[in-house]
Amino acid sequence: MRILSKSVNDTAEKIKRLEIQGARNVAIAAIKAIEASAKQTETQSKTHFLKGLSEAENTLFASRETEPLMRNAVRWIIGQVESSREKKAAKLARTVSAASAKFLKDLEESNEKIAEIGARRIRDNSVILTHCHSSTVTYLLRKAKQQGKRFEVVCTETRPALQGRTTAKEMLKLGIKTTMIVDSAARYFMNHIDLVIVGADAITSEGNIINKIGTSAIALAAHEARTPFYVVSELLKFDPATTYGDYEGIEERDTDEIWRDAPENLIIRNPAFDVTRRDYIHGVICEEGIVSPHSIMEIVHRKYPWVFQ
Ligand code: RUB
Repeated sequence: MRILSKSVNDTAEKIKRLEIQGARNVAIAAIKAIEASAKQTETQSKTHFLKGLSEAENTLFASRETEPLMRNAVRWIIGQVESSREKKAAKLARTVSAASAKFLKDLEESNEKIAEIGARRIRDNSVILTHCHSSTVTYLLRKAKQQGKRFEVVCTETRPALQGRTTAKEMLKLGIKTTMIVDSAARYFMNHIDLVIVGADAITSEGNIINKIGTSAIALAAHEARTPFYVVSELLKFDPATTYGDYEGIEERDTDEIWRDAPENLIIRNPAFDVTRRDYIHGVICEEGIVSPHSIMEIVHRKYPWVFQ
C-alpha cells in the first residue's frame, strides 16, 4: 500500500532542514501532510490504511525530536481513525480530513486566545525581549500592535540558525521599532527590558519549559534583573511521556551549522533546545489563561484528558 506519500517525505525533509520551523508550524505542516497522504491512499482495508498512517507518523516524528505538539496532533488524528466504526479506507480518509480540520481549527482558536490574553500584559512604552522565532509570540505582538499599543521589541539573533532575523523582519513589517542583539548580549540589555516573552517547544510534567537553546540563560538573566519572564504556549505542547519518567529528548543538530570547516579533532556540540526551570517562569500564557507552570499538568489533564491515554 502506498500511503507514505511524497507529501509526508517532503514535509519531513523540510522540517529537518528548518525550512519549516517553530513547533506550531511543524505541527500544522505534519497534519496537512498526513491528511494529503490519507487522501491519496490506494488501499481498501482499514488495517492497511492504519499501517500507512503509522509509517507516516514514524517518518514525521523522526524529522525532529523535540516536537510534542506534532506528536499529540498526529496521535489524536490517528486515534480518531482507530476508534471509527468505518471499515473502508476511502471513508477513513474522510475521518482523517475531518479530524485534521478540527485540530487545526482548535489550534487557531488557542492561538487567538493566547494573543488576546498576552496582549493585555503589554503596557504602553514597554520594551519586550524575545528569543528565536515563535509564531505564537509574533502573533501576540501583532495583536498588541493592532490594539494600538506602543512598544518596542528586542530580538536575539539566535545562533546558529539565526531565526531572530525572521522575527525582526516580521516586527519591522508591522511597523514595530526593533533592535537586534547577539544572544550573549541579553544580560547587558536586560535592565532596559520590561518583559521577556518566548515560545515553547515542549512542556514537561514538572512545568519546565523547553525552548530554543539560550532560553534558559535569558530566563536566568531576567530573574537576576527582576524582569518578568513569560512563556506563550498551547497546552498541547505538553509531553505526556514526561509524566511517566521519560525525559524530553533534546535534538542535537548538525555541527556544520556552527562551523563548517572546523579544525580536525575539535568537538562541537549543537543542541537545538534547552530546559528552563519553572522557578524562573512568571507564567505560561496558554489558551486557559495565564497559569503557573506548577499547575500545568492538572490543567492539561482537565482540558485534554486524551493526551494521557
Ligand atoms: C523554534 C523555537 C520556538 C518554538 C515556539 O525553534 O524554539 O520558540 O518552537 O514556536 P526552531 P511557535 O526554529 O529550531 O524550530 O510558537 O511557533 O510554536
